[in-house]
Amino acid sequence: MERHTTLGEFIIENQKDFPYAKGELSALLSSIKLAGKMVNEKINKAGLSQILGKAGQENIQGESQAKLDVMANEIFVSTLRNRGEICGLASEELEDYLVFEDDIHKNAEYIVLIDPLDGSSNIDVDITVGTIFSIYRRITPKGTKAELMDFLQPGNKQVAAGYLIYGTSTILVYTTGNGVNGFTFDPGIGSFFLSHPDIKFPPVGNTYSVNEGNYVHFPQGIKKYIKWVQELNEEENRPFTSRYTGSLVADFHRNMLLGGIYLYPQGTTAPKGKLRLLYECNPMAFLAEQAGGKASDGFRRIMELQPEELHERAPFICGNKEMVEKAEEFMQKE
Ligand code: AHM
Ligand code: MG
Repeated sequence: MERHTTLGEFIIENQKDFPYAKGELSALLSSIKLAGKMVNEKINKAGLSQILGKAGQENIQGESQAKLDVMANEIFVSTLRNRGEICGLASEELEDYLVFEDDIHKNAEYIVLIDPLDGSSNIDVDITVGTIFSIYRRITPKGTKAELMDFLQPGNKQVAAGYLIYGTSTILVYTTGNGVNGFTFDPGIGSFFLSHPDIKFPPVGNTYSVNEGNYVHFPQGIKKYIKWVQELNEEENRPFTSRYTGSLVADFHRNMLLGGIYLYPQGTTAPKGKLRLLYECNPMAFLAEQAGGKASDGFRRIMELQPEELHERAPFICGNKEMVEKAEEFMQKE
């Protein structure tokens, strides 16, 4: 009989990959799973329960928050806080990081960075959205207050990262640095089951995802790259297909499964692009690399960028390795 591994079983089975594992990371991943189920439940009912629309406030980036943004943030914060596995949390929706200091957090070793609901412009129109998370071990000693330096670590220090994609199915995809695995939620049973083991980008991709409406603002290298992907070259499968949803999680997920490249470059109006290094670029970069892909700002490996502030942005080019390298070539020529 076919064996259906649940996410819970998989997390426990793979705990042994960590020589230092004391079960805390596993417990933390289980808490993210639990919060993900709660957010999923809200999203599925959003149209019925008057939680679509704007919350009437702005987040730290000056973007208006949707009610579900606020709700997803509250669910993740309270679930992760109540279970005691982390000593701090930073969220795209909160101005400052949170420090947890109750007795249950005394020995907590980890901090979490989260984009509770990514692609929120798509919520009200029933298009896929996601949650992105990134986990680091704290730098400051256990038992002390978490500090900014615990949050401003480069992506290559991530212990785990992943996302939930609330699409035609809800899937949780994560890595702990030992490959990427995806688990599809069965709402009838209430469990996630391993459906996408050891995900790798296919060797060749021919999809590109970029907001071409910003074309005039892009750097010369990106403009030339976009023209190149649109040129006819049968041997190289060009022109590529364009697919862009406005939800990073959806575009990344499709590109990872089918092959493709996602670009959110810097523009004249946004000198470092739009995406946030800590909540969006780093976790996706970790997943991409673990799936055999690559993530770059056009010149440097995303995961080597030293963050200077919590809500810092970075230009982001991510996908099949060869595709990203081609885009870098165009950037570096200019
Ligand atoms: P958000 O976190 O406020 O939802 O913004 C991030 C989103 C990404 O998911 C998406 O790829 C991008 O912003 C779309 O931006 P644009 O509408 O400028 O193309
Ligand atoms: Mg986002």
